[in-house]
Amino acid sequence: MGSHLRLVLACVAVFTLVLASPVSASSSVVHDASGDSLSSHSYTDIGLAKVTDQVGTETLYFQQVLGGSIPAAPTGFTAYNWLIDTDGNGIANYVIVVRFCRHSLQAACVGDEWHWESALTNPATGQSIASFEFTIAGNVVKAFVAQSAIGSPSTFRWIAATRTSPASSGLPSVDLAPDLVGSSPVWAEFGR
Ligand SMILES: [Ca+2]
Ligand SMILES: [Ca+2]
Repeated sequence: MGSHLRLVLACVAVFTLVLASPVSASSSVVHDASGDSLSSHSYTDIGLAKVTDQVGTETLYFQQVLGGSIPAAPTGFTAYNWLIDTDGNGIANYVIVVRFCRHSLQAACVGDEWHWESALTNPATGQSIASFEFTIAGNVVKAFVAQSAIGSPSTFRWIAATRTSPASSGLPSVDLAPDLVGSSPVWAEFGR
């Protein structure tokens, strides 16, 4: 028992050291309610959303953990978004988008067949500025975006969102993290 307790204490000490280390990546995490998506598809229900600075790579790592596995081919338009406000005025300057789409449904979507793609989008125009690496595995979506692609801000505010229709439809996101308070958006803060 004594040695077991010492091992536990040693592990706690190591864990504390890791947390305190100055080279730890800074991250910003939002936990979201289960079952609050407007869509019945559990893969649109955000449980956790996160932004992490990948130290040494000049890359920001965006993540959403959903309430169910994401199909290779969902039943229709599906998008995982991170709205980014780099100047603090409450309006997104960029939207990081991983979406299942086709051109006939969404003009900015490149390709006539249904497919997954990434798009760093200018929300004012809806146009794609750049693409980026992304992965979809199980119930997790990850996007890897160069800091320079959004102007290398040292701080910014963000909101994660899921959609089952393009923004041009005028329909709202089906889940947000953080959620609205009343009808007002709540922005999470990221700093590195
Ligand atoms: Ca949710
Ligand atoms: Ca929510």
